[in-house]
Amino acid sequence: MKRSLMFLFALVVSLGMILTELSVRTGAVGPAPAPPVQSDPSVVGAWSSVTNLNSISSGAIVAIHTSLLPNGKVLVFTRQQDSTGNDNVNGFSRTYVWDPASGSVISEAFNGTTNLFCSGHAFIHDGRLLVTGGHFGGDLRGEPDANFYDWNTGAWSSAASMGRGRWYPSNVALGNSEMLVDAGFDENQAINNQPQVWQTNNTWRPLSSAPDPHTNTYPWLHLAPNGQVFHSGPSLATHYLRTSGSGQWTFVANNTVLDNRDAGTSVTYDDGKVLIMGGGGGNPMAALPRRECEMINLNVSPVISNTITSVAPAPQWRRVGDMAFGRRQLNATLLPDGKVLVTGGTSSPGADEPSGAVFAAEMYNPDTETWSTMASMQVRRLYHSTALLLPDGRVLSAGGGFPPGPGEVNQPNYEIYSPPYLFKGPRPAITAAPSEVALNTNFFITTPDAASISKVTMIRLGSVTHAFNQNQRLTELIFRPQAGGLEVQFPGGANLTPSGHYMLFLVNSNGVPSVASIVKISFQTTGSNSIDDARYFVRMHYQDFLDRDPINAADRPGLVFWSRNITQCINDAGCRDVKRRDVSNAFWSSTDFRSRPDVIADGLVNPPGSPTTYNNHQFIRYCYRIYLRREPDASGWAFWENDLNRDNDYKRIERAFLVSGEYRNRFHQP
Ligand SMILES: [Cu+2]
Repeated sequence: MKRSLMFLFALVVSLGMILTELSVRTGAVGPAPAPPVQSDPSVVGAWSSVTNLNSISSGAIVAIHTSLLPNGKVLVFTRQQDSTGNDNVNGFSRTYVWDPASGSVISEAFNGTTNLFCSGHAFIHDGRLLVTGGHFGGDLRGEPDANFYDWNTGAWSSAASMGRGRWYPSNVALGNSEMLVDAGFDENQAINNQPQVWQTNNTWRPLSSAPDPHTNTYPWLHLAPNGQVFHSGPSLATHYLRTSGSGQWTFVANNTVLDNRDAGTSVTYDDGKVLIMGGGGGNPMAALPRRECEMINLNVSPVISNTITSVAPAPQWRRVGDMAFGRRQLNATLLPDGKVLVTGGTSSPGADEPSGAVFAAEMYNPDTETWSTMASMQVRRLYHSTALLLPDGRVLSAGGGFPPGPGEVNQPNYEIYSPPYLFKGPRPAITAAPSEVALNTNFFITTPDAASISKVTMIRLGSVTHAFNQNQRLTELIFRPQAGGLEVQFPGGANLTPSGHYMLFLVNSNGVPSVASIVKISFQTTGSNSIDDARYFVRMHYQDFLDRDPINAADRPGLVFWSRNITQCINDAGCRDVKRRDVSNAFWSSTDFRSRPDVIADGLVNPPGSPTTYNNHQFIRYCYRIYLRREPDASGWAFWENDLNRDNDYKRIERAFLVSGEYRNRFHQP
């Protein structure tokens, strides 16, 4: 008896995020945050007035679930009540399409099978929203249904049933166009710890060997460059999940605050780089919600294997700048210029304490790893609030409540934030861009502003609920100005940009983005390899040869230069193969590499005038260390050394490693 009570208590504490729905309230009060001092909109941005989110049929709605559709409109749904106000109803939901252009709900749709409240959702390859689970007649009771919303028809349809309920699950798109769903509560209020994969033939594959190592609701899941799913929290332990076959979890690292960041949030703000923010403080006996933020660079060592002696360090969490305010129930939104906007939340301890509501937005600059305080919103946006990037570069901030925290009211309204980049002069324009592109192809964007463009970014359409956006991710593209526009290379790796719809932005040298063009990456099921992306290939060369991420002012020009060396091949695969080998060879010749203390100590490079450039024995060893991130086995070492000694053709050996299955599997789960 006592033991089961303790278990329940531990469960409730570890699931602090859902406390409000359990009607557990606290009276804890935190310090009121100070208002920001800046008001220049080109520095801190500006907020619109507060507007009711009026529906056509059912009054003003609390935007608990918001998703940007491929047509640029926003799908919204909320907690479903019946005509008597009972919100533990089952089997139906009303959903709404809001148009950013007119600021009104323009259509509604009815789902006649499922109460979608507290479901998970993300877009599959064809732009349909896959909504998993929902509210099965009461809190902590999950729906086994899965549903599609089709932006083309504006209608709902049933997907294959998941077989077991989910309330508070997360979805994430995979590189092979499948979608993972994980966590939540089942019909019987038990934790559903069995991840499963929606397959493109509309059947589910249980990851039967991989029961969850965490008890998170709405776990933070991100598709990693190696094709596995990275679970970044909110638990202190973070993991990889292999999604092929019957699945496998692998521990990666604990977060640095050694705490459960419940009701915090997480974003993939660059290929393989994840930022976690806020959370914690849900137990009023514990500390305040976190100001601390931390990032992990998954690119440092994509090998996750028990059988290989790695020479690369494992990925670790690392503290970056703190936010000015601790926050739980916050939202984080990726912006076209690569920065991260944080809005809302509360800095008071307790599940959802309005006295500590944070009104000031904050913006994270990945280049400096610091935060700046932005303009303040007018309305508290706490539990059940959402934030969503719109194609015009503004951010929709909406919802909160239903149920409201103690002393709070529901927020059936929205405000729109215009970031500073909208107050910095003329915007570049996209005159024409393709609506669909295959991976690893070059294509053309027509723009009169080609000469001023400094960045081209793609952001996957957002789909947000409960402080986590299950669909957003950002990738920067390699491009070069041409007459009348830009030649751009689409990513080569489906694990960097899984098939589906993205906002494509041009950003000029003032940091001002264009209005997005929405572009679809074509359906494909092979889960192509991240190392086939020119930019990622070069980036990994910096990582593997020089032990650094080239995303800094000094290395960016080199990253672009070497990437263009490959993308100049346009769509000629043979040319790319040759150029990739040449780029790799250039890293062997670089001063930075040849100055590595271990390279010098091992006598890798022969003195000038020697018959061969390298000590061949050491050269093979370094091929293993660099390309495979391990020490050579004796037979492999002897085989390749013997092979090299025939002709001393180093490029030939480099290419053999570059095309080897072992090298390629570092960047793509088998
Ligand atoms: Cu909820």
